[in-house]
Amino acid sequence: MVREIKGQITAGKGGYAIVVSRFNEFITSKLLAGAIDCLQRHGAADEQISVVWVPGACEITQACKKLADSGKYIAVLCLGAVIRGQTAHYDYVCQQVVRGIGQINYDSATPAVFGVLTCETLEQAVERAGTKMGNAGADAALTAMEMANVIQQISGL
Ligand code: INI
Repeated sequence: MVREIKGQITAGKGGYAIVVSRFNEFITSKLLAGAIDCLQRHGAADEQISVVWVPGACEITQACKKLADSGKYIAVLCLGAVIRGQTAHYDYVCQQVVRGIGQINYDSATPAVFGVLTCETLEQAVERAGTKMGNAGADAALTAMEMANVIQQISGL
């Protein structure tokens, strides 16, 4: 008999931390609302959800690492919006946040979910913040619940 682990998408027990950046807040606030709504629809109580605001996407990683290392949360969601401008700044910000969150997933027992929009245009960001293409914050919440559950099952093997 093959043993198969599949994560359940329910909030379960334990805390969820959400790190959200203020830069492009008119987008990131929509991602935050989507993430909280999704967690609550899957059974999370208010007391299970903590929100940490940081200035921009570059600062997400440091807060995420602290939260992941604290052992107080079963998953950390990282929400932000990087939108291309006239300079190469966009590329550096994207590189930093992608690498940083990836590294936390290697180093930590707590899943860190990448819910940072990296968009060429404002329109693309709007489409992913609760309009045509869904809500990337809600998607991050689904991933956080599934990964928290998978990690809990693997830990119990
Ligand atoms: N931060 C973002 O979250 N999104 C962006 O689009 C962005 N751009 O394009 O500049 C951005 N820059 C700020 C950066 O994340 C830091 O907060 C800042 O450099 C201070 O460290």
